[in-house]
Amino acid sequence: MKGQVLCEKRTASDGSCVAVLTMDNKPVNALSAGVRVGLEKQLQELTADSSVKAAVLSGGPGVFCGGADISEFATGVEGPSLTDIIAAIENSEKPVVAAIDGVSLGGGYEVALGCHWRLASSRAQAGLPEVNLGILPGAGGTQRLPRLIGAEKSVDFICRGTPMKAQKAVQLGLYDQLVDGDYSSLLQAAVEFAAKAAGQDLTLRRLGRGKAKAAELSQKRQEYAKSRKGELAPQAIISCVEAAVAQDFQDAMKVEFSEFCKLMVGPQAQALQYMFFAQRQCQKVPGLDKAAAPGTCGIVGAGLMGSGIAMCCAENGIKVVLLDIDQKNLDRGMTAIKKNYARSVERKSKSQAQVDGLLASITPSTSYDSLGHCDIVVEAVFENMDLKRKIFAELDRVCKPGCVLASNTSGLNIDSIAEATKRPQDVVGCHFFSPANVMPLLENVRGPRTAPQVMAKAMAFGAKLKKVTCLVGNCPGFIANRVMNVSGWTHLIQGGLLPHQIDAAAEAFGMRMGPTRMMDLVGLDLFGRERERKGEQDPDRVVFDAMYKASRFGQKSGKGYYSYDASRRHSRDPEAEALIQQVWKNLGVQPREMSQEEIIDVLYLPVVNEGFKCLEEGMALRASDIDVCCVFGYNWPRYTGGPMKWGFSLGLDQVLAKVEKMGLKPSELLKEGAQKKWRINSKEFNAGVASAWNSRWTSKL
Ligand code: T1G
Repeated sequence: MKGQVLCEKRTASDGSCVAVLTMDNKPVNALSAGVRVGLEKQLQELTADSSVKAAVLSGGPGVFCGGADISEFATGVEGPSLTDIIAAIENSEKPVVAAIDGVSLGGGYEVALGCHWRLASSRAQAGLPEVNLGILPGAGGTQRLPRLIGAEKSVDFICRGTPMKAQKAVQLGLYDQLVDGDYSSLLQAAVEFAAKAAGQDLTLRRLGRGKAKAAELSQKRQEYAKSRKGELAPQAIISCVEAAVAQDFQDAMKVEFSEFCKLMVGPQAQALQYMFFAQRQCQKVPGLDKAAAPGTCGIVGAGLMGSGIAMCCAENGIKVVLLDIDQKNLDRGMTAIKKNYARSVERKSKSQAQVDGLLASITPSTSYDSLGHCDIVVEAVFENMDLKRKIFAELDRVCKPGCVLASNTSGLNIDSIAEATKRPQDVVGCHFFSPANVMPLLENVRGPRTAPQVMAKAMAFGAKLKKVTCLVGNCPGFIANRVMNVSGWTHLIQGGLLPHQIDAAAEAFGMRMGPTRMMDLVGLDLFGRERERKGEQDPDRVVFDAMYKASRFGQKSGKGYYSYDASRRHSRDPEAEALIQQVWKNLGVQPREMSQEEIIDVLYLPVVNEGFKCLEEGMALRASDIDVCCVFGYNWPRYTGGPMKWGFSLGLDQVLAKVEKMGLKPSELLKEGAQKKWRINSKEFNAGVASAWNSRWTSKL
């Protein structure tokens, strides 16, 4: 069994003996079976050993406990139940004091709630993030917390699922006391505290009794139905907290257990737990060695993307040279950065001293020669291949040997860019999503000649920036843009549906913003200008082109598929709808109604099919990488797991039949999967995907 609990006896200054129990299960002390068995055993010995007056429970330096072992959920949880162990801690006659240095999350914080006191270092964090896994605190957290801090605050803390730093956690009452200094100071303070508590009446320190103070939670239901739309766990959490108010502890625990079990076996929990591991796995590329992250990053282009990347680097300890040969652009970029940071100071999310430090780490420049010492340079100018090739020729001239030459292009051919240099092996794509200092996804794009150590440096760069970083292939649009770009919304809008009908269905599916609202946000002119320049005529883009020609560019022009007020709130626009209906008339199309399922099929099954094409072409290393790119690059609803997980959940035979019915060319891999009834974790499927990736690339990893 994984994990154990160590025990060391310490003597407090009053001479009494205190047992220090330390959970030991690297890297996060997950409460695997070995840890739970160890806790059960140590608690029994604590009770039996009359020489021991009290106990301290710790996770060692730097981490208390990251919660239940999520990897056990799929294989089945064996050994003693966490709920029973926490009850045993709480009912112990001898005081148990938690010494928390680092994260105490999920079941880890529930264990701390079972302790009679909670002492924390400044590095501690308290959190009940189960909602992000589609479940809820199932070891008494929804019951003990309301009895500690009240029902309303508990609903917010558990439904938000965000860890709270030590200072605020003490203010909220999640921890009893903050202890300055390092782990050994915390441990010593806890031993002394436990010794002093020995012999005291612990009744009032036991949270598992009585009821929580009454509270009105109906508006919380509405609040979380909106902010976590479509998610089942928040509503179940509120039901549990309502039970904490209405029922005695033991009865209310039955409600928690029942709600927990319902969620655990549901598709949302499966999908969210799949995504938890997928977003960690994508950062690991088989055969790629670890590399050091760059210390200094040059950025070419001080526009929206360039300044966003500059802020992202500065905030993660990477020095920046922000280059724009046009002084006006450079000044605009620096002003945008200063304004962004000034807002952070106003919001108190950063101090002025922090902002001064960040600005000091960004050096503006108009000369390429200032890039000579950089470890990586990211080109972030607009999408024009000739301009990019010109820039890379300059980078080839000025950058030091071994410098990574990266393009932030959102879909142009990395190899064509690399040809402009004498060092194609140093060229890679680093595709950030806008705004670069906010959106979590980074697609690192390997060109056919990109060297493995350059990819490794790009992956280390992404990790340093705390991005969810995926290594993807060099195909038009790479992964996220490529698969999302084939969403069938243009068919719908030309097939007799109005924007609000399409967007309503997409947003009911869980998309934060429907496709026509998204297009209004991005700006129709961004694509319209390029289409006009190339003289592209596309039967699927007749409505789009009509909008563009009518200068309906979206939010930026106050009108697009919708009209927008001064605060960019959207509303249906009769002029836009008349224009669409005119196109329908010209195309001989009648207005139509479609069911939610039919709209979602047309919108997103093409995305699944395209994902399979990426896999069979060796452009994505895993199906889950495609899901990660869509969830973190396009806000695809995480509780469906992403397009590939969702497609598999529908059944590949269903997906294939509908894709063919839509007249799309199905992926060969999808056809094989449908015929062999693959599941997303089928060995044969994953082996096929891996061999497609490996056979694709000459520069073997
Ligand atoms: N179970 C199993 N493995 C875990 C884990 C967990 N709880 N937490 C992390 N790991 C693995 C992770 O997969 C990775 O593995 C390695 O540890 C390092 O993680 C009863 C039912 C703790 C803040 O939701 O938020 O308790 O990739 O890369 O950035 O009510 O991990 O190296 O093989 O994320 O330093 C609730 C989830 C569980 C916390 C550390 N707990 N974990 O972040 O490292 S449900 C959580 C995190 C529960 C109870 C319920 C973070 C972290 P590998 P990492 P990190």
